[in-house]
Amino acid sequence: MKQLRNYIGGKFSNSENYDWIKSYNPANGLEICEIERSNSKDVDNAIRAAKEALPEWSSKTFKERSNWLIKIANGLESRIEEIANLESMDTGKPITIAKDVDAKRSVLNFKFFAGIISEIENQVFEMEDATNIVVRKPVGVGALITPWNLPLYLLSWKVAPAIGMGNTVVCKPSELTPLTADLLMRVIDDINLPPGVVNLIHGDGEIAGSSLVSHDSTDLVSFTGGTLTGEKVANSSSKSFKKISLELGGKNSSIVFSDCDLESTLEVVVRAGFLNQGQICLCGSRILIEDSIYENFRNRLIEKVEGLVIGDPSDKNTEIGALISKEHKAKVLSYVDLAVEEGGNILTGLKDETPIGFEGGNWMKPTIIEGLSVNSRCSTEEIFGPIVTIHPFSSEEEVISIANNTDYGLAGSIWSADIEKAKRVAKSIDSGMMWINTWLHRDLRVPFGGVKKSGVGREGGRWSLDFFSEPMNICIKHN
Ligand code: TXE
Repeated sequence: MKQLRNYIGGKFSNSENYDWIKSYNPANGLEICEIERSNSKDVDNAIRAAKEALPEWSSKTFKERSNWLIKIANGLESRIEEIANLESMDTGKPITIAKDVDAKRSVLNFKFFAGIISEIENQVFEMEDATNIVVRKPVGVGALITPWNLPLYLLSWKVAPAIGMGNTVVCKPSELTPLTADLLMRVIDDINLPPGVVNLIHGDGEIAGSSLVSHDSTDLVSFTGGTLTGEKVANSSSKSFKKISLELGGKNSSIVFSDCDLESTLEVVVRAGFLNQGQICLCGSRILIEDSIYENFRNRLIEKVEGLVIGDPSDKNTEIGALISKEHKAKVLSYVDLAVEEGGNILTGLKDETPIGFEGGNWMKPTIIEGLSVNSRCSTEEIFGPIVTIHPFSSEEEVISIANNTDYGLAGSIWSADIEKAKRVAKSIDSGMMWINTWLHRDLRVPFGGVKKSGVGREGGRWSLDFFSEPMNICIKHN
């Protein structure tokens, strides 16, 4: 059985723990590999390596560090097929998504940050009798914790700006999806990035993750994951006043007005609901439909969702793959039971849709539920699976109040020909990001993050540069 080791100080090394966690293919339930179950001593070792590498790495110029990011991007790009295959096998997602989203965008993240880092200049503020120069200094040692839904994409989104700004890091990928994090370490090792700049600890959240975020010597924490875990991370890292960024869950609305372009809206609203089996924090899992087109839209939606191709993730025609784990599938299915208790009507889905040859996997049919109160748990809590709830609305005021009726505030989409109306509604929603007549249309320069229980802080573009650095003002008095 393949065993994945930690990467500390430029070497693949065994954990002090001599214990392993098994990792499974979600599509067929077969074991893929084992990873180290790291303990607090391993975390100490990784943080020590990161600390030792910090002085030299932080003294390099932005241009020098940008060149290293380009080398990493090139290393990943030469393995794009391998990344897509590993990601699809590890997560159960369709290969086309693994290639077009995960693999390509991971390369792009390194290239993008290489570009904007190489353009950084100190800001200068002149006074009559003095000059202020604002320089950006690294924060120090960063703890980067990532989830299982977009493993390499989210890791690259953190590693690139973190080391680009001169920090050194310890990464802790999800124990459910370790394969592409290991590949990134192999790329980093191949290009001879100075030892200790990027370190990686495998293991579970309760031991490896929590030791990392609570460690006295980590200066910043960037976490993407569930809201409950985010709460724990915030508590344990706050004791030593670490800089912290939390990207947490979402319960996003797709708001469909009667003047939308029906065909393109249907296509993208279905994608927003079910991409990656609904396991993306940006998914639109509540579809709010203006009452005058409700019946027609609902019927067309059912038709489209029933036409989604479920099957072998390695087949390029597959649109819906497997859920990440048995435990997660059980959690998602428990919301279907809850929906029935709450008075919901299952319009389609639920039936087991296990493809032949994948009997050990975690399969579930895309599900649409109607008839639920907008206050019900199913329509306000994050389910993070292939389930959408649909609700009619009759006015702008009503749809704004439904969209805001959740503890989350991450994203959403609005579908209408009236752009002024759509902008008005977008601004009234408590959310970090809204799309109009599109969804998941990402520009890496814009801020990414949410409000309420969706998180704290922003990353993306210059917001990542701000988070992964400390501004320092040097004031020089003129003679
Ligand atoms: O993620 P966790 P889980 C949501 C989704 C899902 C729920 C739980 O609703 O059902 O979260 O998913 C590490 N200290 N999202 O349990 O626990 C863990 O090892 C430090 C939304 O799989 O949040 C992993 O590396 N770290 C989300 C990472 O945290 C800890 C994507 C995320 O795991 C830790 C995934 C601790 N105490 C799930 N406990 C999104 N925002 O996209 C765990 N970890």
